[in-house]
Amino acid sequence: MEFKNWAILAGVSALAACASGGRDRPNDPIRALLSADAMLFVGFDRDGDLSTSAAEVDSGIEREFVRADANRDGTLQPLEFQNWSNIALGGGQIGPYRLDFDRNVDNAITREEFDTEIHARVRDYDTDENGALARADFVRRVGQTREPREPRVRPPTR
Ligand SMILES: [Ca+2]
Ligand SMILES: [Ca+2]
Ligand SMILES: [Ca+2]
Repeated sequence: MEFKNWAILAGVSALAACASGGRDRPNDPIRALLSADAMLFVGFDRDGDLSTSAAEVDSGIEREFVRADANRDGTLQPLEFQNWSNIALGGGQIGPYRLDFDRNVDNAITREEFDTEIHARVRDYDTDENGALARADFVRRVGQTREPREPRVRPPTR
């Protein structure tokens, strides 16, 4: 579940290869991976310290939910999500997708569902688990996933 949304733009590695001026050696690792949620989380860094803190995540969630909820009814209908995805996630072709958020599949994304999905994604990126997302947390090789974590007990509310 956690890794199903890794979206890889093959074009990114092609761009990276171009940017290196053709100096790529055959065994060079592929260095670039881009996903739309990473763009979102970089944009959450309001104080410009190149790290997205837990507080910035929370305020970013608030801001984006308000932005998306065009009719201000407290939930995101499919069209609202689509419009938001188009501007915030670069078109929505690489996820996260509406049904990633709408866990109970009732065609409405509540604020709680929005929070839950965003926080799960933050945890996935937060390699050192310090609650903040540094730029390095967003950089992985294509196909690379995190090491499996030790199982741990989650609060019963999650
Ligand atoms: Ca910051
Ligand atoms: Ca709405
Ligand atoms: Ca729902």
